[in-house]
Amino acid sequence: MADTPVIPPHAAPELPGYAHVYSGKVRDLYAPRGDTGAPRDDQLLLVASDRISAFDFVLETPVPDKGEVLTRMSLWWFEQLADLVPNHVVSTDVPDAVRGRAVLVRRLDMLPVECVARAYLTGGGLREYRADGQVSGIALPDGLVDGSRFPEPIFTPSTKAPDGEHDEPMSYAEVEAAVGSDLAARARDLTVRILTRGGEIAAERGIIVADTKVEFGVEDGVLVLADEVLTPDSSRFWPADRWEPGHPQPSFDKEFVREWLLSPASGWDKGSGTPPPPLPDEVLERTRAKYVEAYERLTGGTFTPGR
Ligand code: PZK
Repeated sequence: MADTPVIPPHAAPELPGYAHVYSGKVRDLYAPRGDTGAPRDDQLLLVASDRISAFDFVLETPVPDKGEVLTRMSLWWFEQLADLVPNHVVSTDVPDAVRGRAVLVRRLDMLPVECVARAYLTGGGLREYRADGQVSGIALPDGLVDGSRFPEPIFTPSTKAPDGEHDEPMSYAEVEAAVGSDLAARARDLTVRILTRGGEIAAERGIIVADTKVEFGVEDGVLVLADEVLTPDSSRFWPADRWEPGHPQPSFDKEFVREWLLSPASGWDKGSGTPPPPLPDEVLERTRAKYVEAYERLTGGTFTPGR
């Protein structure tokens, strides 16, 4: 008998009228087809799946409604930030198969830089600080620990690595060399202002935004905010009432996933190189609830799937 092709669970769906362009770990990119059936070169369809990653693996179990919650959160943030920066959104009128979790956007010339701003010390920034007291070339006070708040948010750009590889820190001089000193300064200032504004709004709702990654395109010489913005996939969200510098902070969204995968109950060894096992229903449901909670706390609205 002929082999059945192996289709990964929750792969990018085929969408009539759209050409699949690319799939990242948890999102898929399409180009809408024009009248002739050829893919248009001026727009893209950004689809957020329900896939979730942990410990650098995409888990085989999707989290119900994750893609829709994160898409609606990004759209809400674009509105909150509209006086600061224009964005790439064209329409949320998309095929039924991806309704609520896809956005039609303008195709932009993207800066070849991951624009990261950090308000708190952790992760890669902590490793740099421990090595030489600096993060991204910025000297910082002595005595900071994992989870410390910086005196002010800092810009810590990185390279765009292909999926499966890790982004590498970029110096500010490297950003200037890549995009020119004018765009570099505007991207830096906007990235920090987005984190500052986002952090202020989230703090009022009990959520710390420790850091965030944004992507910009250029249109008529103007920087345009693209991709997703201030979601738990692009930012570290921490529950403010549990903030305690000196050790790694619990993640707002993935705490139950990580805790279960590292527990004896999962039977998984993080160091084994084997993929993690499927998540139990209880962990999935609690994780879905955390995404919904983040959305509802931030926006003050109610998340109802399918609107
Ligand atoms: C673009 N990505 C990342 C997002 C994926 C990959 N407005 C734009 N114009 C041109 N390119 C992009 C965007 C945006 N946003 C974004 N890669 C290219 C990405 C979603 C799913 F698979």
